[in-house]
Amino acid sequence: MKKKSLLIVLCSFITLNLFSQQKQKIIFDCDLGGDIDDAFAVGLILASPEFEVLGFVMDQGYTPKRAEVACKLLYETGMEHIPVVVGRKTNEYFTSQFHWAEGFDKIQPIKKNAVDFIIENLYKYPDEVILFTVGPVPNMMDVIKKDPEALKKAKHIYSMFGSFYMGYDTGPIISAEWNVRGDEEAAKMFSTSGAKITFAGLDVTTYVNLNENYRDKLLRRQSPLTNALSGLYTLWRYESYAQPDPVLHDVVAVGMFLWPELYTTRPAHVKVIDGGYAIIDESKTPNCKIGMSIKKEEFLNRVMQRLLTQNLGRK
Ligand SMILES: [Ca+2]
Repeated sequence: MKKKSLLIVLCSFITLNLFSQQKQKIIFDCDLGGDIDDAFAVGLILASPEFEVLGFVMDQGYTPKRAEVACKLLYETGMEHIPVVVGRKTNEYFTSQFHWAEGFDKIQPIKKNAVDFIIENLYKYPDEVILFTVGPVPNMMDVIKKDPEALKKAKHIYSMFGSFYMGYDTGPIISAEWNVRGDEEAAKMFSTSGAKITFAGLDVTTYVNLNENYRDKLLRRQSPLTNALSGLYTLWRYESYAQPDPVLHDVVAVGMFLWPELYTTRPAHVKVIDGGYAIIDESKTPNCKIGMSIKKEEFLNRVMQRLLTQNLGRK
């Protein structure tokens, strides 16, 4: 091989190698401290070397209290370099998980508001950022109102959102899924924003629950991250709606990026109608993708492997 050709091959190899080592920038917009699945999703993200987290953004409800939980979780896992961002507070409903971080003040959320934080990062890194939304989406509505083009700058958006063929009762009757119903006006704006979105609806999330066998392993692992998750789970069980085996809705949305081979999706035109329903309009050109199936056992094995083999903590 001539010297010039060899140089080109070498440069290509180095470029490819550098590229493969580059981490995926993400913004994670959540209602941590509400249902328990947000905490497990944050845990999976922290335990996943693929990610560079630009920020954990608190959405909907008592957002300053959500931020306390996020700050303590990041502090105890030695990940406090990641910004916690407080979205617009929409109520002051105090959930049982807030006891876990009540009064925690060793680190604070950043001062910048969620809307400016999201818009600035999407423009700073156009087509580079994966945005996850795993709660009701008033922050997204606020972003769209301030700048209708901003969400289109995301590389992709994965959302736990909707119920297209299956509802909470795992039957063929769709439900008014919480992230749609929780702020219907915001859900309508978000679903028609023109951004590149894949929805993880109840169709792919509702069978994915963390049974006692898995929870027992997490409890016995005795690491800062798994102890935090076990503690938050114990408090969450005091919520009136809590069942012993939590459904990992939000974790499934994160898995859609990490392990797309475990999912099937299809293009669809989704719109939100009154009553908190996200429905498919088959007569229209697709405006998103929706999750259709998931290899549940393999998914859970991979999540557990990440959570059990991480060794995050304060140095
Ligand atoms: Ca959530």
